[in-house]
Amino acid sequence: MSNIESVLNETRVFPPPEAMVKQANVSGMAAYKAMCDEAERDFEGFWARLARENLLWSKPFTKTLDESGAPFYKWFHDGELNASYNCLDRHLKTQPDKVAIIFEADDGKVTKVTYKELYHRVCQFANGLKSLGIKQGERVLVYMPMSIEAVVAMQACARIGATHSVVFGGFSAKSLQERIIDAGAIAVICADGQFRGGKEIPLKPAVDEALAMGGCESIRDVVVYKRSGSPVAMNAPRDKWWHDVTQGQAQDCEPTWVNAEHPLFILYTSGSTGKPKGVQHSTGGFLLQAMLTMKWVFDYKPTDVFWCTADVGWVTGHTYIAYGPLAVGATEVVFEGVPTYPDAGRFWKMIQDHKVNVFYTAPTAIRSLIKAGGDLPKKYDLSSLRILGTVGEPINPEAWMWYHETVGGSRCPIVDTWWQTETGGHMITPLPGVTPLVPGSCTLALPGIMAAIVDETGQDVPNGQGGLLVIKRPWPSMIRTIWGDPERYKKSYFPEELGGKLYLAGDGSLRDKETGYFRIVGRIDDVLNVSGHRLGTMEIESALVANSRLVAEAAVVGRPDDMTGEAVVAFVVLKGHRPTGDEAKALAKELRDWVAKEIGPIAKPKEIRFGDNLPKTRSGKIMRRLLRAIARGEEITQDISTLENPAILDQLKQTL
Ligand code: 7RM
Repeated sequence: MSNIESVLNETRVFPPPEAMVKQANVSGMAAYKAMCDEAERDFEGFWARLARENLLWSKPFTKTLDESGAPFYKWFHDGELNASYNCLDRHLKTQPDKVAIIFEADDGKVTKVTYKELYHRVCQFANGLKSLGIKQGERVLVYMPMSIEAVVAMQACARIGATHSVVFGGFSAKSLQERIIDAGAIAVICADGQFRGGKEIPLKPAVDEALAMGGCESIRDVVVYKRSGSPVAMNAPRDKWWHDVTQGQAQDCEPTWVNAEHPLFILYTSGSTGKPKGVQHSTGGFLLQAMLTMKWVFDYKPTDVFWCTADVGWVTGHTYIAYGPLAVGATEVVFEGVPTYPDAGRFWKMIQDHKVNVFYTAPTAIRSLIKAGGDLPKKYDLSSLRILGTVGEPINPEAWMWYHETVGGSRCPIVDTWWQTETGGHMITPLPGVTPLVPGSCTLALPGIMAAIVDETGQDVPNGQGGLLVIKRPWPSMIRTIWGDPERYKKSYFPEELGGKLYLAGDGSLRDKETGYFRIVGRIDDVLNVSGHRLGTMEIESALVANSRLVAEAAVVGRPDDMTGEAVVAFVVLKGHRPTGDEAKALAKELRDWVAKEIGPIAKPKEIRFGDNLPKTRSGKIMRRLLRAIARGEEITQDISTLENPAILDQLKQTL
């Protein structure tokens, strides 16, 4: 832990603007503290009150938290509800004609749907899914572009009690196949293709390829939404067009009431082994945190236009596109394209055009937009903005300052929201009308979220000292289990070494001595964060080694990168001789493309180096610390006396 220390010494403090405090849903530090105190005093009562005030229950719960099966916690579990009903039906009387989604396509075409229209589209598609025989509890894989239909697909699954598992459109056929098999999915909902940055990217062929790989016999139906119109193979009777499935279906669909613990979705995320983890979320607890954080952190107001730029394939797109904004009745922007097309002013133009009030994006996007056109925001009217947000990785203070000044006109609080796929919603974050901001800090935990820093034995460490970020009490939107692998859930998140009761986030962190503010230092496990995307080093290693024609052995490490946060560096031992020169360059390209095919382009190593061997101890363990130093171009100061083969270090230091 000694290497976890504050690398920053940030002293700038930005108190919330007076006008923001006055109108905020959580107004002032005293209001925040009062909620924290309530949660301390009466933990279950606090959550029960919020769950009753925010969610619509078809059958009210009588028990708030069941800890009898810890760490498999249950929340509100004798209550019944439906997530889609909570997002759509509840608005039908109060605001049927309010715009729910403003969709902007890659080419700039704008389509709007009202709450009533969205409700009908979800119901029609839900009826279509029912007509295919899809039943409560069955898993449906969603592989869709950013679109209204992606939201409709997820909401329709929720409506009939099917559990969706969304796979990011950038993942490969192989990743798709693995997830279909692991989830035991019975149907795939996809599109023919998608448009990003002026280019058409096919999706349906990857589904065909995945299903042809074998092991996917559980899939009965493939529903294809026609987005690009390019010809695709339709394999009858398995494949059906979305428009045929909805054709003639009724526009109302009685929601399937499910238990609060019913799995709303499974979302795969990287861990420290080669196999991605199917993070299983509940219905009631998940939706509660989605709603609360829309109100507390994004200070939701009925007149707001909200825009979260994440893809629905990531958890951020689940909580802050598909569910949270709809549950509170917001108008939200959904964007198909990329921030740099047709130019790096796209985000700013869209904020201007749609009069966006609350804007939520990733530090990596901010950094790339500074580089591509740091002055571009000044060309647009961004006066509608009132709150800015970030998520996915620590934000460097320079990028924070630019975001604050150039995008936010020095008037908008920035909520730097720390959370994870596993936490379901924001956990540690400033509140716009409460928290004095310090660039690069996610500040304080939300009421009811008992975050702390401990050492390797689970003991609290004093403020100012680095350690492991843990959550001491369960919370409603927490992961319920890893799909099909409860043992791994226990081991990964409630390790015995820490006493088995603390949720281990996997991040190193420290709290400021005076303010108690949290600062996230980075992952403590073999997980990299490339452009805010979680990638397991083991996953990339397995992908490389799966190329059995070429690769004998591979080790993957991360290295800091100005633009993407971290970059992937792979050290590879080939089956034949160690290549050099043009041959090495050609083979590196082949392997990078191979990884893109195995996992997806986001996992492509930025750099590959070849050696006759990897640095290993005499017991055969790869010395990753050494490889990290080499990848960073650092002088090797570690003791290499235990190294079996010191000579190969010189080989690995050479770049191609
Ligand atoms: C929402 C999401 C989770 C990991 C997490 C951290 C890192 C996320 C922040 C952050 C510093 C932040 N889910 N992380 N947000 N680090 N400050 N505000 O990103 O499952 O894909 O990743 O991302 O390491 O453990 S995720």
